[in-house]
Amino acid sequence: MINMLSFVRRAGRVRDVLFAAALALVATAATTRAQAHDYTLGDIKIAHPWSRATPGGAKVAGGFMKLTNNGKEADRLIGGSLIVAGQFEVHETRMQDNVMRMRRLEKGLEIPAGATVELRPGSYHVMFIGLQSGLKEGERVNGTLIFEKAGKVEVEYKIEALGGQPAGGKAGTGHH
Ligand SMILES: [Cu+2]
Repeated sequence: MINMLSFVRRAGRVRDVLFAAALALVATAATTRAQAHDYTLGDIKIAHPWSRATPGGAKVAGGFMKLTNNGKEADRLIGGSLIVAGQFEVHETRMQDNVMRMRRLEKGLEIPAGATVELRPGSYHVMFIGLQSGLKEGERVNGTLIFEKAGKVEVEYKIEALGGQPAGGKAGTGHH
């Protein structure tokens, strides 16, 4: 009986080790893919879509990336999705009466011909609204982006650390 019990314990440990090894392999694969985290859709190049880990219970999060238009005509980012968000909006943040405010860009965000537009904290961004689950650092969450001319593309948003890449360090302090 005692021998059987110790065998089961040992087998359990072996299984745990195998499981850890499998996890390590998955992590390695994810790291390799992260190096080529950009997408091309017609004339539009989408570099490194990312978001930030959400503090407990947060229902909204911003999404960021660099958009380059290699075409001869302007295009617009008009929408998209994140699988865990109920709504997706294109936003801009600007100073108004010494306060950082954001507003929805009803007509989307223009990407002029030959230009790169950066969506980053404190500036243009996309907004994930009605999050059904928190975003955790290291995750990659599926979603889409929709352009007026180029159409729709599936992307993965890489979730970076809470407070990752702050907006110049002064955003939202409210100091006058
Ligand atoms: Cu916003």
